[in-house]
Amino acid sequence: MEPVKYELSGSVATITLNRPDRLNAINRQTLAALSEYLEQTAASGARVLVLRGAGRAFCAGQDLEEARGGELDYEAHLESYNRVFRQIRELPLPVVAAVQGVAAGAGMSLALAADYRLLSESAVFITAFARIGLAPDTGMTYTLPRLVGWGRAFELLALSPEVAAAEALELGLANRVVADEAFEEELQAVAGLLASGPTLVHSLIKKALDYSATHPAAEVLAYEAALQKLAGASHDHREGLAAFAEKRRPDFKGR
Ligand code: LHQ
Repeated sequence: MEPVKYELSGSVATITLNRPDRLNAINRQTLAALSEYLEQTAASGARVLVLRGAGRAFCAGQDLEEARGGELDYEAHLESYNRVFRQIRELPLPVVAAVQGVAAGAGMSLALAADYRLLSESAVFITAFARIGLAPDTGMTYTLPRLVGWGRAFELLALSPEVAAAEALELGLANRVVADEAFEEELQAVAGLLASGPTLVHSLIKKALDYSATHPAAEVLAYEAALQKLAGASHDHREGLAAFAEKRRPDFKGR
């Protein structure tokens, strides 16, 4: 069975972690396939990417059987995880993590690397690293405190509680929580809405937020101005202005 599946339907790409009997735990093959499909997504005409898991979980993090084998050089192995984190952040289109069931360890890190998290009521986040005597990785110390604040981040990392969907929403770890039965419909709706938006602008929003996370205000302002120059010269801006004047919905073309 392929460890990861890829599908492009119209302008919606979907990457599915596909080791359901291991709760989609990530091994070397998964990481290589994930990275390849992220590259493929970047080169495709996709305007939104959905990242999800097959079966009852989103992803249980690193495959602990592989880790127990004792052959993993953790620092080198993390370079493969980090590559995937960077690819998600640098993908010039919105990434939606569709989280059903558990997202633990590096699986939670991947969900947090995404731009939008849609959770089903059955979703559970577990940082998990400390439970097995590991430090957080795959970007979680970048994303988590920015989403929930420093104090909460420490608590979630150090005590590693199970965070159910409703609490995840309250903490800022989820954009929306929907009933399990309504999940597919809501996912299609969110993906469709993002895919019909101004994709270039979505990519600039990602860049601007990442930049603002690590730069002082004066530099952020200059960066915003540089990005606005790009947006201002785009088809989608011209279309947005025309649609406003003509009192109709804009027909954005994206990248
Ligand atoms: C698994 C896994 C799994 C393999 C469930 N591996 N089989 C680490 C190391 C190196 C470098 C890079 O970075 C990292 C980062 C990390 O990701 S560290 C965190 C790793 N993940 C975890 O510690 C989570 C481990 N899993 C669990 O704690 C539980 O399975 C959770 C809470 C996720 C789900 O519990 P349940 O719903 O009760 O399911 P289960 O435990 O019965 O799991 C179902 C099957 O999946 C089971 O196999 P079996 O043959 O008994 O049916 C598990 O062994 C397998 N599985 N996670 N990470």
